[in-house]
Amino acid sequence: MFSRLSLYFFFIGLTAYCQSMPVDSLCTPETRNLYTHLQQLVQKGILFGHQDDLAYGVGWRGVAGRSDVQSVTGQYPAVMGWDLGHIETGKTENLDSVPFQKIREYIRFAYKKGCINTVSWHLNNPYNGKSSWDETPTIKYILPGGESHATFKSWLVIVADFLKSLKTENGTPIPVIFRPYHEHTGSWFWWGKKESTPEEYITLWRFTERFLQEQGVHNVLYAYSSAEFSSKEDFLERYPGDTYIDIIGFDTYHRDAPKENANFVANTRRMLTDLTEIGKIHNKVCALTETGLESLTEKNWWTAIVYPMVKDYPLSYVLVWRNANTKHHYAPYPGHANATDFQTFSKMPKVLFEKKVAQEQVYKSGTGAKRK
Ligand code: BMA
Repeated sequence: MFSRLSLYFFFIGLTAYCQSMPVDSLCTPETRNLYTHLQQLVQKGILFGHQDDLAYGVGWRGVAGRSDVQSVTGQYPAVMGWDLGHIETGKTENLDSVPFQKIREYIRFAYKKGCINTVSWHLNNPYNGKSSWDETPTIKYILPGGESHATFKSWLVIVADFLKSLKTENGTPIPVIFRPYHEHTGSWFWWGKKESTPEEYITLWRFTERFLQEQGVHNVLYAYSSAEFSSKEDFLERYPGDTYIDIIGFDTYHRDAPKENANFVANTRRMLTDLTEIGKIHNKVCALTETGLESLTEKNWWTAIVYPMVKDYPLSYVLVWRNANTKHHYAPYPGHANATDFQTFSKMPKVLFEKKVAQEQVYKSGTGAKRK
């Protein structure tokens, strides 16, 4: 007969077995722990994320420790997004004027708080030097054998060096979720749907990942993040494969409120249903990698629209875009008509901001982390 204890250990073992490991088999322990926690945290709720949270907000820039989210709710977001666009040009500031040296510090600040960092990359076009938003079909020129391959590789070296430079004072590499070549089901970036074939896009991803690993980058979880998609097939058309991807997600924005409120919710839920099914089959963490309602013109957007829309899905995180100015922001700032609703949202049991994620000690192994 099995004792209760042996059954207990059997189930613990089974749970550990069902956890998937990051695709980089050489990843650092902290990266592996983060991935395990992301898989488990889905049971507790959804992490809230904000792009460029510490870098600037509405009416301020570069004030140490300041954050619009923290000013309104008393807590930093659980997830913070950063962008490496323009690092490839050798500039010291990214495409939204945030110095890379500062991004390094913000990532370390978030890590020390127990929060999670995600990094996107609006890279210029390596073939013609134009911006990410250039629609010239380009991938063929930057893959091995292409005339801009050497340029592209030199850009990847710069990104690898940046990712490797993310460390604590003690030299521990800080894990980040890396989310390059995003919104590829749309056709506004040079790596988009009309600008490349599925084979080119997949080859680009695989090349990038192998190259970064060869450069010694082992502090990264890889996120495949589309724009809106029409079906599971559409979402998976350019999927690099289970051995290349840790996290799957998509970006979708709420536009034309209030006219489009119901459509936004229905369309997002349709995609979340597909994403969840894909996540289960492929054993991947799911996230709403970018969303938002520009300027938050709906007073109860968080509690009446976002929360009901996402609460039934096993989503890891929902990240809203940046707070650039009074016309272009996605989180409220003090005095904003939407601030009270955001405070209510931040206290909801299934929503996780800084304090709840910190309790989880996501960079420690399961046994070391405090459980509720
Ligand atoms: C877009 C806008 C732009 C910005 C870009 C990259 O959605 O916010 O102003 O430059 O993202 O962050």
